[in-house]
Amino acid sequence: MKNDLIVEEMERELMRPGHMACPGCGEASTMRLVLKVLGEKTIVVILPSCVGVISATFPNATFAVPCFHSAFEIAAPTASGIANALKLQGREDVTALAFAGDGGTFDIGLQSLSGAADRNDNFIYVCLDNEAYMNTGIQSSSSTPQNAWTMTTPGGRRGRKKKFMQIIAAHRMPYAATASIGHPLDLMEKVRKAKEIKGMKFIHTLTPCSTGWRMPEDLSVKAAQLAVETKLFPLYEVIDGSEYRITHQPQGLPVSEYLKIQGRFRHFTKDDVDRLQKEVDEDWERLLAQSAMKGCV
Ligand SMILES: Cc1ncc(C[n+]2csc(CCOP(=O)(O)OP(=O)(O)O)c2C)c(N)n1
Ligand SMILES: [Mg+2]
Repeated sequence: MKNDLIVEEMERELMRPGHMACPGCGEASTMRLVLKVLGEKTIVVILPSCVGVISATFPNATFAVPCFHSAFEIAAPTASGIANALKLQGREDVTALAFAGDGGTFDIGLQSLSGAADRNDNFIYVCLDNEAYMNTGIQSSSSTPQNAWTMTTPGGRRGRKKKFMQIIAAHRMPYAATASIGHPLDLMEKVRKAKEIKGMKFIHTLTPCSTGWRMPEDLSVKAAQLAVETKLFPLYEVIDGSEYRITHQPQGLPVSEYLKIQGRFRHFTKDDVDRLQKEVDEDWERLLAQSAMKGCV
C-alpha cells in the first residue's frame, strides 16, 4: 500500500518545466519534492524570494496548484488565513503550505511566524534556507554561516548562523523537522507526516545555491549530502518541541569536505575550519543527548 503511494507521488509532477530557477537550484528541487507528496489539493503561499521568480514570470505559472503571492514578512499569517478559510468552508482536505526563504524566515518573517506557531494554525511552513538573500543579489542574512563570503560581507560575515530549529522547538509546535535534497526519501517521508498532523508544521530545508555558494551547478545535491554527512546539518524531527528523533545516522565526514567545494569558504584558514568543526561536534553531542531524552521536556 505504502509502495503504491510512493509510486503515485514519484509520478506526480506539479512543477512545470521551463521555469526561471538557476541550474542546480536547491529551492526548485525541494519544492518539486514537497509538491509531489502534498498533491493537487494544496494552496501555496509565495513570498518575494527566488521562489517568487521561479513560481511565476508573467504570464506563466510554474506550479500546477493555486498560489497566493504575499508580502515578504507575512508568509505564516497568510497561510494561517488560508487554513482558517478552508476550515470555515469545511475543506480540511486541502493543505495550506508556505514556501519562504531564510531571509523571509530567520529575519523579517520571524515575528509573524512566531504568532502563527503560538496559535498553532493548521499549515505547513517550508523554509528554503540557502543561507543568504539570494534573489536580490547574495546579501548576508542571519542564516549565513560565520565568516562566509556574501556580497555584503566580502571579507566574511562577522555574525554567527542563527540556530533556528532551537527557536522553532521553543514554540512547541506539533511537528518540526530538518530535511534536504541530499536525502530525498527522508524529506518526502517528513512531508507525508506533516500532511497528516493537525496544527503547525515547520520543515527546515537546506537548499544549496550554486550561484551564491560559488560552486559548480552540478554539485548542489552533493553539497546537500555533505552538509548532512559531516553533521553540519543533521536530519531530525522534533515532536511537540521536546521529543527529538534523529532520522539519519551521518557518516561523520570532516566539515572540510563540505567547505572545500564552495567558493564562499575559499578564504577559510585552518583556524576557521577547526572552529567550525568544534562547533559541529558540540552541536551533534547536544542533539544526541536531546534525542536520548525521549519524552522529557
Ligand atoms: C519588506 C521588503 N523588504 C525587502 C524586499 C526585497 N526583497 C525581495 S526578495 C529578497 C530576498 C529574499 O531572500 P530570502 O528570503 O533568503 O529568499 P531567497 O531569495 O534566498 O530565495 C528581498 C530582500 C521586499 N520585497 N520586501
Ligand atoms: Mg535565501
